[in-house]
Amino acid sequence: MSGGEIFEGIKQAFLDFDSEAVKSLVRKALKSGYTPNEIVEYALRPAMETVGEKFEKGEFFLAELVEAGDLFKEVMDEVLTPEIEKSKEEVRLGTVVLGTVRGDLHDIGKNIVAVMLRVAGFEVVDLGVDVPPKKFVEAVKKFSADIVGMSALLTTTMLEMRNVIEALKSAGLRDKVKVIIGGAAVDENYAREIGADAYAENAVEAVEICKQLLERSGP
Ligand code: B1M
Repeated sequence: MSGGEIFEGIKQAFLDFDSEAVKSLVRKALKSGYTPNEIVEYALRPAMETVGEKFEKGEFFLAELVEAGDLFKEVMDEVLTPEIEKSKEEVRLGTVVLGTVRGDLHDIGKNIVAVMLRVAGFEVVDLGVDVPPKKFVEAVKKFSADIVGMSALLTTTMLEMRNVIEALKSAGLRDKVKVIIGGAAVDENYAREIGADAYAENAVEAVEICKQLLERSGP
C-alpha cells in the first residue's frame, strides 16, 4: 500500500466512523514509517475538513461533528500521542500558556500543539477551551510565561485573539511575552493585523516557531 492509499483508507474509514479500521490503518501507517504529524496532516485533518464540508451542506449534523471529534480524540489518545511521546526531548525550553479563546470549544488542534510542544521540551500551561482574556493574563503572570499561544476555529471567536493581545498590553505584559496564533479560522495576515508575533499552520510548525520566538526574545 502506498502512502496515498493508506492516507485515503484512513480518511474513508474515518468518514464511515469505523474506529477500529481507523486505528488499525493508523498503526499500519506508523509501521510503514509515516510520522504522527504526517498522518494528522495528510489523513485525519483532511477527513475532518470533509466532515466540516458535509456539515455545511447539510449532509452531516451536529451529532456527526461530535462523533468525529470523539473519534479523532480516541485515535490521538490510544495511538498517536503515545507514539509522539516516545521522542520526548530531555531539554527545558520556555513556558507556553496555551488556550482556545473565549466562546470557542474546539480543542483537538490545540491539544496536538500542546503534546508536540511538551515533547520538544516546553513547559505547557494548558488553559483549556473558552478562555477569557483575563485568564490568559493571569496565567502569564503566575507562570512567568515566555509565550502565549491561542487557537480559534470560528470566524466569530478569532476576534477574541485581538482582545487577549489588548489585555496583555493593558497589564503591561505585551513586551514580556511573544504571541503565536493558530487554528482553521486564522492565517498569517490576521496574525499581522492583530499584532501577534507569529502564526503557525500546524503543530510541527508551531514548535519550530516557538523555538525561534524564544531565540528572538533572547537572554
Ligand atoms: Co465545529 N466548526 N462547530 N465542532 N468543527 C468547524 C470549525 C467548521 C469550520 C465546520 C464547517 O462548518 N465547515 C465551522 C466553523 C465555521 C466558521 O466559523 N467559519 C464549525 C461550526 C459552525 C461549529 C458550531 C457553531 C456548530 C453548531 O453548534 N451549530 C459549534 C461551535 C461550538 C463552539 O465552539 N462554541 C461547533 C462544534 C463542534 C464540536 C464541539 C462538535 C466539534 C469539536 C470537538 C472538539 O474540538 N473537542 C467540532 C468539529 C470537530 C469541527 C470540525 C469538523 C473539525 C475541527 C478539528 O478538530 N479539526 C471543523 C471543520 C474544520 O476544521 N474544517 C469545525 C482537526 C484539527 C487537527 O485541526 O483544529 O485546525 P485544527 O488544528 C490544526 C491547525 O489548525 C493547527 O494545528 C492543528 C494540527 O494540525 N493549530 C494551531 C490549531 N491551533 C493552533 C494553535 C497554534 C498553532 C497551530 O498556536 C498556538
